[in-house]
Amino acid sequence: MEDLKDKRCPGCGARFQRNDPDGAGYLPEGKDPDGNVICKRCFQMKHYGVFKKASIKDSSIKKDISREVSGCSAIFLVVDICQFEISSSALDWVADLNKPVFVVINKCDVLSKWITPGEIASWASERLPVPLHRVYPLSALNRKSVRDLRNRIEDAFPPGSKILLLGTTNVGKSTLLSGLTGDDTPTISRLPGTTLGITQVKSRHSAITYVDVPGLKEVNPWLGKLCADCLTGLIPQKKLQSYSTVLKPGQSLSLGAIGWFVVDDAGERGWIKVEAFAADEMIFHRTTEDRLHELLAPYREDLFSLPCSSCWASLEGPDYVEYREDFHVGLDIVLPGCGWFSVRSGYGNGRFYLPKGISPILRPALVPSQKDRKGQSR
Ligand SMILES: Nc1nc2c(ncn2[C@@H]2O[C@H](COP(=O)(O)OP(=O)(O)OP(=O)(O)O)[C@@H](O)[C@H]2O)c(=O)[nH]1
Ligand SMILES: [Mg+2]
Ligand SMILES: [Zn+2]
Ligand SMILES: [Zn+2]
Repeated sequence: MEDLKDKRCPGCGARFQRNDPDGAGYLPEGKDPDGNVICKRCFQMKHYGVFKKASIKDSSIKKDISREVSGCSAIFLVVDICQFEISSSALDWVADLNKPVFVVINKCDVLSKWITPGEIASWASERLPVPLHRVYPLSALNRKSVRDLRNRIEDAFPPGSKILLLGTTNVGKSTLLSGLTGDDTPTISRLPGTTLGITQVKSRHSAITYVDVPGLKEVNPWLGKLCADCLTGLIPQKKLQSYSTVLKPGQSLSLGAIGWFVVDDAGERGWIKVEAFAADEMIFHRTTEDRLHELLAPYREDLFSLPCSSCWASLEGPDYVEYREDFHVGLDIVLPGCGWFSVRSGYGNGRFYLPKGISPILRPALVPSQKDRKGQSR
């Protein structure tokens, strides 16, 4: 019998197999595993945009990474600026690996309308235990910014060094690996959880080897809760969109039906101004709390689009968990993994509703208000 045991798909790193056509690493009969072919799942993601979840546990990913790390000179933790809290939480585990740690803040392009990569790096380094000179803001889709990072790595590490790219799912590790090495074999997709095994690629530009690994999953609470289509809907493709509005007590603002908030008190003035940020596919709803509940029960998928009806049922909507928060101008209230509300004017308090296991996070505003942006050319 043919032995596929140690052969892996160069797209996702999964072990090749010929038994389960729906599983990762499936290679149809007649395809030669040494012939630079990719598995059926990678092929479908690459050419047809068909996304299929594959199960792989953090414990096994971490075991593989811990084994790999000893031969590496440094770790580059890739963080997604749109999912900053979720993706930077991997830093705790990375710090224990006892290697120099650098942080790449990726997907800066989706915020380019409002804020520069330099401003993003300063904001991020204030919230991370990593000095600013070890924080690289970039867009893995932008050749020049990837080339700048490559040059800095080549200046800092001798030929023969190995650099480990690490992070949570979907932050752009494989995209960055492709850009740094000039090799476009790794499969890149909108679905969190694309890469399933470790792949090492030697750069075509230098004698540095880059190592791509599966993304850590457990810190992302949405992965076990949403279908592949809903998961990809949370991720901005080109830009984030923003929506500015004024809210009075009793009024609500929702990100699809993924999460929403209701203003209870808006101080003496009686209103607050909010700017919401979310992926391009998200639909913002501003209405009264009563009207919102009419639209949610029975659930109007046509109006909210995210989540789909079946995910809505499994999230137990509309019986989300309630959180009470005070807020004031200058704060972002983050619904982790799906977007955030920036308070632009006023103060008060309200209730936030999210599915079980996900709670809002408060932070200083990432994107300055329009007033503070005025006059700055970008
Ligand atoms: N807008 C934007 N999208 C990006 C950028 N880098 C990656 N992406 C997109 O983010 C998605 C995930 O990219 P991948 O490179 O597959 O991410 P990954 O970290 O390897 O993901 P896993 O293998 O699932 O852990 C894809 O849709 C990419 O096109 C970027 O700089 N800007
Ligand atoms: Mg990947
Ligand atoms: Zn594959
Ligand atoms: Zn769904």
